[in-house]
Amino acid sequence: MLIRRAPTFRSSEITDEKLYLGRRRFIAGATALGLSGGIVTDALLSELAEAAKAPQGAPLKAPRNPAFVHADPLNKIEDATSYNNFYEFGVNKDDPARLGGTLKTRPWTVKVEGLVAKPKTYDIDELLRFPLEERVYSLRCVEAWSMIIPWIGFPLSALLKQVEPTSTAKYVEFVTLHDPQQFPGQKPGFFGSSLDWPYVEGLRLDEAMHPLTLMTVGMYGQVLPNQNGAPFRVVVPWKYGFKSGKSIVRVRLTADQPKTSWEKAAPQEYGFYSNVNPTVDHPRWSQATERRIGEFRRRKTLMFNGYADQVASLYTGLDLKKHY
Ligand SMILES: Nc1nc2c(c(=O)[nH]1)N[C@H]1C(S)=C(S)[C@@H](COP(=O)(O)O)O[C@H]1N2
Ligand SMILES: [Mo]
Repeated sequence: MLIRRAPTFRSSEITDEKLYLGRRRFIAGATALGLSGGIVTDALLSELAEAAKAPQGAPLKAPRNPAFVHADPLNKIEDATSYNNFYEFGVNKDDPARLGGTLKTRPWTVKVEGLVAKPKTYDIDELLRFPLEERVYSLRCVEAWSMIIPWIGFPLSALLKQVEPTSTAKYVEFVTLHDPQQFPGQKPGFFGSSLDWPYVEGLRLDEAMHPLTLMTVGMYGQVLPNQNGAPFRVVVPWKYGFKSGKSIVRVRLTADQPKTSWEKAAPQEYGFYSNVNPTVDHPRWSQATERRIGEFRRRKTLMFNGYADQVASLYTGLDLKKHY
């Protein structure tokens, strides 16, 4: 029988994060250079420092949309590209940055299908020709940490308008690539999460059409790094981070509410809505506060992650304690 970990997020809150990242980067750098177990010299240290620099993705420029800025300073690109959740690569925060190289992002197609008048398979280069803009969003993980990230992308509504959802379409399902050759975490018997593959997430159609919902192809003026969900991921800033599925190959319009991977794994912990809500705790920890990566004091978590003015009206009459 397979030994499987509990279907939960792991917490690295226990280890001082700077030490943790520093140590993991050092080991990753040494391994990349084929030097693990070698003698540490000054020359080696400077080589490792080079190797540990932010990944130099291809530049991707897009004008910043002034309607989507944030009061808090941006996180460093090093934070956003080295402290990731992407269980297809493993459950540790540094696994996606370490192992992300096995994901091949070309050629890449995205099928947009289901209850639509004009289903279409898009090539990634066609998606990159949508009018791109930069938007600064907060990403709030259900593990109670957050980052402020400048994303580059276009509203999902622009894509959905092209395929013309039918009147029976009520939900949108997002499906991540399923390929154990590229994602070690999807290999049978991999000792990691107990998620069902492929990773599936979903939104109600009105949430999907909301102007904040961004299909994302870049960040920090670069093409999206693999660990952040290259080449195409969704970002839904008023919901916990796990709703923002990475490396998407299929967008499907449905009449029924999609069964998401996290709901299947632990329905009592992760609901379909997963709106950031400081007044509804996770059964095992509080959601009232969060730690901004790179800081040590805790901040108060804001209703809908600070986007209440824009999205609260989507949930009028919905019991947010019941529909967590
Ligand atoms: N396919 C896939 N998408 C995923 C995840 C994952 O494990 N697999 N993790 C989610 C979680 S829990 C978070 S917090 C965000 C993190 O995005 P980032 O690494 O770009 O900050 O990605 C989300 N999207
Ligand atoms: Mo998360």
